[in-house]
Amino acid sequence: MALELYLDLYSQPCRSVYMFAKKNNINFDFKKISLFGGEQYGEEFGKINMIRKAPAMRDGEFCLAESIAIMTYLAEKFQTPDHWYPADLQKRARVNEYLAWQHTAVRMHGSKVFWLRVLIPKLLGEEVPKDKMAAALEDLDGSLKLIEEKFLQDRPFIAGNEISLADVVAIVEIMQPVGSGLDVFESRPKLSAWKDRVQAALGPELFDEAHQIILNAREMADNMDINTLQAFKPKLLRLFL
Ligand SMILES: N[C@@H](CCC(=O)N[C@@H](CS)C(=O)NCC(=O)O)C(=O)O
Repeated sequence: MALELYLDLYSQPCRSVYMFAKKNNINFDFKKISLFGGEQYGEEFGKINMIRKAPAMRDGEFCLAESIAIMTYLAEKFQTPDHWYPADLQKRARVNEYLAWQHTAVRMHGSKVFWLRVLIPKLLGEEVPKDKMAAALEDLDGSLKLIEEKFLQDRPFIAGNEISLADVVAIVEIMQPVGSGLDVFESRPKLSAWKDRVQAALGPELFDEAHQIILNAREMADNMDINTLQAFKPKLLRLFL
């Protein structure tokens, strides 16, 4: 049975798994899971991942949740080039450091800005309060500064001269607020130059294909029947407002 990846490319960690697998020519069945459609709560998906989040993976009888666990599994199973997840102790530690940090920092902050700018106003029927938006943007700014000043410094990529899992995980999260129409690269030349390097290393076609859906998110939201999100409203407001 071919390796299966359960993905919805609206999701940042799904995009990182997708680009990593594609870039490394890893053969897989793309199992589309519609998160806005609530498919993560269905019986079938529950058998793959009882955490009920995407991405998820099935390799034969072996099921795995969590994007970073999935990518490190794939890196080791398919022995991808060393730069993705370096064997060198300190280089790997640099990658791990970023992967550990990002969940509650840029991931949380970028997601929040996306939801507050694109979907929460539709759910509420009005714009979100200005102070909430200002605080979310300030948090995102703080995370982006740390990426530039702590994680990149003067290196071309987070772990050194070559792209690693840390860069893939970083770029997908940074592209989420971009999908809300916020140009986070404007007036951040270091971040912008790094983004260009990551895009070139992944290949512009793959990068664009993976991000097309999030870059069209505002159009999707305008045409969406917002009732499909009503069931998730309490959870979304608790998370993001
Ligand atoms: N830590 C997890 C996060 C996975 C996650 O939060 N996925 C979101 C989409 S970005 C999801 O499936 N949400 C569906 C839900 O919460 O109902 C990972 O890196 O894989």
